[in-house]
Amino acid sequence: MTPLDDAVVLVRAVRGLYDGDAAALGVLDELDRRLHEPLRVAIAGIVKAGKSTLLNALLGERIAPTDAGECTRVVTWYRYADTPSITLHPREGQPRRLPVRRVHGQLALDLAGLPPEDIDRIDIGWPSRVLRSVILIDTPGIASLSRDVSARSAAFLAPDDAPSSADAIVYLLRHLHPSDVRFLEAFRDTAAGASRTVNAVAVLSRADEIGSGRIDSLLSAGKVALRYERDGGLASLALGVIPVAGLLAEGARTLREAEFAAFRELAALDRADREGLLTSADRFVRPSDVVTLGEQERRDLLARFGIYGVRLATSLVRAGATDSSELADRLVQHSGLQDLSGFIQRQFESRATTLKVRGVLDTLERLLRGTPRDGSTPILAGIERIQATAHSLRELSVLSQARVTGLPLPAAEAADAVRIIGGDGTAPAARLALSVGADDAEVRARVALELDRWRATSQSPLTERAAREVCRVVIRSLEEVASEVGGAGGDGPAADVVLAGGPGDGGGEGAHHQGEQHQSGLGGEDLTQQHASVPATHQL
Ligand SMILES: Nc1nc2c(ncn2[C@@H]2O[C@H](COP(=O)(O)OP(=O)(O)OP(=O)(O)O)[C@@H](O)[C@H]2O)c(=O)[nH]1
Ligand SMILES: [Mg+2]
Repeated sequence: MTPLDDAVVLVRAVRGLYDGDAAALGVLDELDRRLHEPLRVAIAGIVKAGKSTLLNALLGERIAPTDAGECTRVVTWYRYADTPSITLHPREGQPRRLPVRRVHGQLALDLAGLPPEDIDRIDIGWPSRVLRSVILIDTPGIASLSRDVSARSAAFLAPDDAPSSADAIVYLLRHLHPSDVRFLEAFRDTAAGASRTVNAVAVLSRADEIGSGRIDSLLSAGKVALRYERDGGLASLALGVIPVAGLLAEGARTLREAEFAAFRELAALDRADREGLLTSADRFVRPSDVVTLGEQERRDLLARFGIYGVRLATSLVRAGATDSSELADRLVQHSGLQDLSGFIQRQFESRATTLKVRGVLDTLERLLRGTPRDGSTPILAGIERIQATAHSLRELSVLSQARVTGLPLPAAEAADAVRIIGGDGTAPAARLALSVGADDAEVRARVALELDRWRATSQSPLTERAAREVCRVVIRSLEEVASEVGGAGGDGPAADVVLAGGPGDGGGEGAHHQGEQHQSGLGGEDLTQQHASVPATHQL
């Protein structure tokens, strides 16, 4: 049994204890659903950080309302459905279906006359391939003028009395502000113990504005991101800081033929005319007779791409992008979106089961301790056993330890340990620092070498107990890689025993890595492939 199966069994067992308790059964239904759903990734950050724009960029469609009024103050879930649907969940009373209407492409989310504070969430079902492997959650801007709005996001992402409903978080920041750090600390503290900080990534958003829209803006943004990552107090709170120009990415992934034609016209101008027009955003929309594009068309281009995007698209057409699809691909490459989606895929989606199980076990434990029932004790013991023996959870715990306090190993060995337990991703090549195309024989050879080395360290009388425990986790990760490629060293999948007493240390975890590798809708390559379908879906 995998930890996922174990968690499903536990949730069922707990149901038996809360017969007749509607509130508890509601929580348990929700947990059961969560275990069977894709990973929940929340997009959070200060007001107007570009959250909804980035969500659209990840989806490759302009669905989420941006620059919006009331609806931007409600937590909104985007999950896969065969046909579009919008369901509003009031805090009190039955959920209501709302009509699916689009205005200028984006969904018109009216709140059925309810004030935002009376709404728990809006659920959007959408036939997007990306949503098959991840649920995206758009959250209201925190640190906003309205303390209520902030409070709603905080209550959802970092509640005081329950674990977060999100499995992972993409946190957008523009300039590192103390409220950003406070928020990330609160989110970290919700994920008690096991996976602190391994489920948060920061995005330096609206990255094009950091260099004032100059063509090298993303380079400047990259430097700032690196500084925040190293010195900004973020290191222990987020796995990294990735600069992304979300508006450019959204525009690129929904690029229209008319827009490509406009960029071609700009690219064909005389150098002096072109440079004159592109001097600044103000200048770009002033009356001009050097182009056939009217003022409104230029204003629209600016709203869709920003001055950075307009400059970049023009120069990419000059450099040889010959059609809209090629231009779109190149713009996406420059936006940083692929870095982010690749990161989400490697770090979050590849650990989807682990992150979900961790969240579900946290909630179960709270329920059992907060409202104890006869029969709670063996179930609590079962939870502890999964937490202690499920290897993927132990990996998360050690990764977290590495970020927060450091590992009890010399620096070079600690870095290798972090990599082997999945700090750079859970694929065998990433764990072993091999090239992506490495074949099974190379993987087996490297695993054998590493196993010798880590077993020797673990057995050395000079190795302290705390370091030996880290070694054991590293060795177990290597054994699981070995079992994936059919090599010696792994004892292969074995059953986890949930309620009837678990296996001893290290020996009996299921090989869940295989179970966790699944096709992602957010992987870097998919972004460009998906572009082909953009014009069609965009008509919806
Ligand atoms: N230049 C630039 N503008 C951006 C970028 N991302 C978003 N914007 C603009 O910033 C404004 C706010 O964007 P939204 O996506 O609505 O931001 P949000 O964080 O969802 O806002 P709230 O939900 O109201 O907190 C819009 O005018 C966007 O066009 C970006 O990468 N670059
Ligand atoms: Mg928004």
